[in-house]
Amino acid sequence: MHPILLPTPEIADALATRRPVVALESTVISHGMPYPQNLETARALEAEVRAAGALPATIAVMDGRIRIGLDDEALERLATAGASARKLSRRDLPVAIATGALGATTVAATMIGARLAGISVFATGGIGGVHRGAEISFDISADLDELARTSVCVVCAGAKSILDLPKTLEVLETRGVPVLGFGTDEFPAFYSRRSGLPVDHRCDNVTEVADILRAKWQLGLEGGVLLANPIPAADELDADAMEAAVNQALADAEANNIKGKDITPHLLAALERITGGRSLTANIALIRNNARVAAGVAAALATP
Ligand code: PSU
Ligand code: MN
Repeated sequence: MHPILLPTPEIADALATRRPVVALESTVISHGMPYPQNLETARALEAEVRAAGALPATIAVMDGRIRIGLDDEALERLATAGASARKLSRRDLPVAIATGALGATTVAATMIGARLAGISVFATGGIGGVHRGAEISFDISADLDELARTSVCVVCAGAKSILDLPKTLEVLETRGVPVLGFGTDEFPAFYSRRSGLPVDHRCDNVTEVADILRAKWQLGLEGGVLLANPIPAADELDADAMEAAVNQALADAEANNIKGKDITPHLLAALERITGGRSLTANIALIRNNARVAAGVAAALATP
C-alpha cells in the first residue's frame, strides 16, 4: 500500500484478498448536503454497498494521509466540518497532505485515491462538468480531465443541468471516456431520468459493464469509464420545474459573484432552498441507487 494512503483494516484486508470494494466521495458529505442529512446519507451509502455484497471505502484527507475507508468517528468529523473542510480536487491534494488539512475529496481526487489503493469502482451523485457559459469563464471541472486519465469506473446519475450537458458530453468524447447508460439510451440529467442526449452504449446488467471495463484496461487504454444510472422513477423531479430552479440558482450565484470551486456547492445549496428541500431528497435517493449499482459492478469485476 502506498505510504500516503491509510486504509481501514477491513479495506486493507478486502483489497489484499481481492474482494469487491466501492469507493465513495466525501465532498458530497461536506459541501453537497447539510448536516445531519449528510451524515445519515454517508452511513446509508455504506449500508447500501454492504447489502449489495461489497465493502464501502469513503475517501477523504485527514492528518496528512488519504484515508481509504472512514470509521464512524471520521465520518462524523467530516460531516460536522461541512464547508470548513477543504474541497480537494487534483490540484489541491499536495497542499492538503503536506499541511495536514482536513479535506473532502471531489470526484477527481476520490478517483486518484481509489486508483492508488487499487479500487476500480466508485459511486457518486453527479460529476462536475462544463459549466454553462464556459466559453467565457473557462470553467470546466477537473473531474473531466481525471476521467480521461485515471482508470476508475465512476457510477453517477449523469450531471446536473447547472452544467452544460451537451458540452460536457463533447469533452468526454474528445478525452476518450466511454459514457455508458445503465438501463437507458439517454444520458440522465440527475434529477430527471432523461436529457434527450444519447449515451455511447446502453448496458442492461453489471456483467456487460464489467466486460467493457476489462476490455478498456486490457487494451492499455488508461482512464475512466462513466456509468450513468438514472434516478429511480419514483424519485424523479419535474424537469421543467428544475430548469426554472436552476436558472434561479444561477442568477443567485451571479448576483453574489461566486466563482471557481465555490460555484458548485453554492448552486447545490441554492437549489435546495428554492425547491424547499425536494432536491436534497432526490439527491439522496439517486446516490443510494448509484451505490447499489456500483457494488454490483465491483462484484462482477471481482468475478473472473
Ligand atoms: N455535482 C453534484 N453534487 C456534488 C458535486 C457535483 O451534483 O456534490 C461535487 C462533487 O464532489 C464533484 C464536485 O466532484 O462537486 C465538482 O466540483 P467542481 O465543479 O468545482 O469541479
Ligand atoms: Mn470549476
